[in-house]
Amino acid sequence: MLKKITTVAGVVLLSALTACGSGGGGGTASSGSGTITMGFAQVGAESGWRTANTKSIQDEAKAAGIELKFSDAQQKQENQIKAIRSYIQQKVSVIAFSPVVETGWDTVLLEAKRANIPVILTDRSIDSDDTSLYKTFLGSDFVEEGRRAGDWLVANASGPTNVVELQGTTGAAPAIDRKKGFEEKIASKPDIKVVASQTGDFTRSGGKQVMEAFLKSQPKIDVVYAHNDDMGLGAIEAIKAAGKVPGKDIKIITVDAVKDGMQALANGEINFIVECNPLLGKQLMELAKKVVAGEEVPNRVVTEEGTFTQEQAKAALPQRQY
Ligand code: GYE
Repeated sequence: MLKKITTVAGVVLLSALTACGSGGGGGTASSGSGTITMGFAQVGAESGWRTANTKSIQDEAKAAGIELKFSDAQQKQENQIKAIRSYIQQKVSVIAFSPVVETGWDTVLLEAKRANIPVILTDRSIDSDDTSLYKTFLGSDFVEEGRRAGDWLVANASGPTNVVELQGTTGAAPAIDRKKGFEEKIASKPDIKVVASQTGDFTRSGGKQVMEAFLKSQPKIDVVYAHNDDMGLGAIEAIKAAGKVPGKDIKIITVDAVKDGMQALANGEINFIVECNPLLGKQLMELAKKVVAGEEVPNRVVTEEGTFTQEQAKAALPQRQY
């Protein structure tokens, strides 16, 4: 074992030894080979954003020489909990996950803590009073994203405006926060009313289905606010099927700015997109290395992002990575 360890870089050697020492004799998957092992419990494959996020994590783990154990929870919390428990059992060096919903994590994260396995939250955060359950949270400011969507509508709406909202997964941080930030901003203009709001689970089919129902039940819809591009793209299909013109008869605001969304924006079918960057892999691997080495990391790392109008989407599309 020692012979093997002497061949690896000093910083990793240090972390492997630390892991051995603090692991109470059990060690971690990093002891022995010196390689950092990350157990990653992904939400699912519900959207274009998620696909880009998964690819970024897989590519950057490889580039960083981190051995990745990856699982897809199909948007179910119970599956994520199972995956985390199995990573604890496998004694990985670090667990990272994107919690499908905000609550209900304390028990399993306490198990990880007791096993001395550091946890990094990425993309979505949890709602818990015990901040010692994770080392850091890397991701966007979803309330701010909602505010940016609301700001655009306040600046662009004229006269009474009926909004229907396609919410993300019920209980998920981005669904809760994007709703909150948007409401905060439109409150300044009483003419703007959210007349219906329902979850489309962040999927294209969910957005289409809910929009079909809204089109039947609501006599006047001026604007769709979709918590992600995919639901907005589903809504476009429903609007067209109802004989209306998306982007004109009914304006659409979404969040994410993935390729398909940006294309629809450039084509005039979406009116405004708030960016949410899925390329978190590189920063995640950097944080993982530090955490495993026992180094201090900030408890919150916010990703930088902007917004896009139709003209800006046309200009940005050729260089878009996702
Ligand atoms: O906006 C949506 C995805 O958590 C930020 O999840 C992420 C969201 C993203 O399904 O498209």
